[in-house]
Amino acid sequence: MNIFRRKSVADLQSEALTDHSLKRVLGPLNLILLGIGCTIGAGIFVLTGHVAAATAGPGVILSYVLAGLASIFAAFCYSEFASLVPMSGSAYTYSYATMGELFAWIIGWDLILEYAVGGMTVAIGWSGHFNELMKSVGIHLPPQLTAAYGATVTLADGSSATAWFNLPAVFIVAATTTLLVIGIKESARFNNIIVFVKLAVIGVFVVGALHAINPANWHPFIPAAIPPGPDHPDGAFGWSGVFHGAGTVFFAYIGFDAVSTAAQEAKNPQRDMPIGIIGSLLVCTVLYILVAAIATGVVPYAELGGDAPIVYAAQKAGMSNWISILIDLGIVAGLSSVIMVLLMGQSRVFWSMSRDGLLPEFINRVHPKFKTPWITSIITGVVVAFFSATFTLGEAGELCSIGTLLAFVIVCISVLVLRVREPHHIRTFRTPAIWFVAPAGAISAFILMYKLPGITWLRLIVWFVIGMVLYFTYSVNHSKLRDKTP
Ligand code: ALA
Repeated sequence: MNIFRRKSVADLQSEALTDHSLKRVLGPLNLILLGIGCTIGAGIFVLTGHVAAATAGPGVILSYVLAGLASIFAAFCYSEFASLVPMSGSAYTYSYATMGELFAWIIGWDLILEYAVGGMTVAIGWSGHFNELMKSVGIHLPPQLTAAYGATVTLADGSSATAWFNLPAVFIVAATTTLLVIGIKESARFNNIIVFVKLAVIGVFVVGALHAINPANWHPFIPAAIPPGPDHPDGAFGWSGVFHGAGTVFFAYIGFDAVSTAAQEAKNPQRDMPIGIIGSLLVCTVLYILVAAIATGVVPYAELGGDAPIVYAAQKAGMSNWISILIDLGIVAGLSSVIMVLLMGQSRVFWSMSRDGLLPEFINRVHPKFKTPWITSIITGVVVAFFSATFTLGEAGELCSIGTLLAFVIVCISVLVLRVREPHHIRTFRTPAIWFVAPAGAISAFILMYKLPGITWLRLIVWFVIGMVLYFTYSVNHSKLRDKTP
């Protein structure tokens, strides 16, 4: 049993170039928009305010810079890999080529935390925003159908009741899954429209609120540190708050790497993967810093802790009520593309794993007409819908962040390992200053992981124990490499 058997880069490259089971329709602009579609979501619209109010003050701007730096290092490493081995499995496949099967399995298993748990988190967030939007136009959904099973909800007459399940969350997961099954072109088209709406909403906020900035709100830029106490169990503010905030707002950056899971659906992946990955990240970083700066400039940071801080800042900047509704609408639309691209990433990773034999083979069928991995898309959709309907938001976001950060650490290390071990491959994109960028990417991602709470680490460990049991009871014996290795 050789658990460190590797797939060769040459084999993967010929597989990537000769395999036409998925439709190759995505060009560079579509890929950038896919990255933006998956990245801009709940993070910027909600977490910015929470981190400003409770953790970092106006220093949240620096938190965005720090998390953006960690992401850009990883984006370079992802780009080198995605152009060298343009496969849907993304980090899972890259590890298969460098660290061997066991690590590949660990990363594939870990990516479930990024894509499926991420999709579930955003679906629950979507449901909350959707509800608010419905209320603002006078439509009241039965409260029992808008929250996780067992959660307490308030009825119209003011009395309390226990919720059954979160229907809007199920609806959005079902709708995006249907699109993913129907076709990658259709999904990309939907994504393009949504990205346009999201960017328009951010544009309206930036232009409409700029005049209301009061520089006094940025002083002190980093509020004095508060030691741990009953109100702030982890302490708050000061430089430590800025770093802690970076770990939290990192969630806002999750998604640009999902571009790499569309490698087998890109027309010219060698050239366009780096454009999609780095391009979308740069656009998002600039917008995030701008929005964080304006929100904290318009409103004293302590007031930004509510459910919809950007809408609050827009109102405080004097924008009329309909602009708030427009922003809310933009958030609802925006989150739907995040869910769709995360689910797309998950189904592509499952698809790649089952093609390698590590998951049951029947799930890797491609739909004869739509040319999409429809079985993995539906399985992903059903599982995510179930959990979104029955779980509360809780710490799911942090679990998603720790999973993504771990993938970043491994991708940054792997890219360096492959440069040293197999320097001869022609790399159409080379990570600049790799001896600095790759270690810096791995270390910065690890520091952000380190800043996440102990309970999140514990969940990560439990998740891996389950993964190990599955690997050693099923995958290791079904791997396609089983017969090829001595
Ligand atoms: N980055 C995505 C968001 O902020 C996951 O919603």
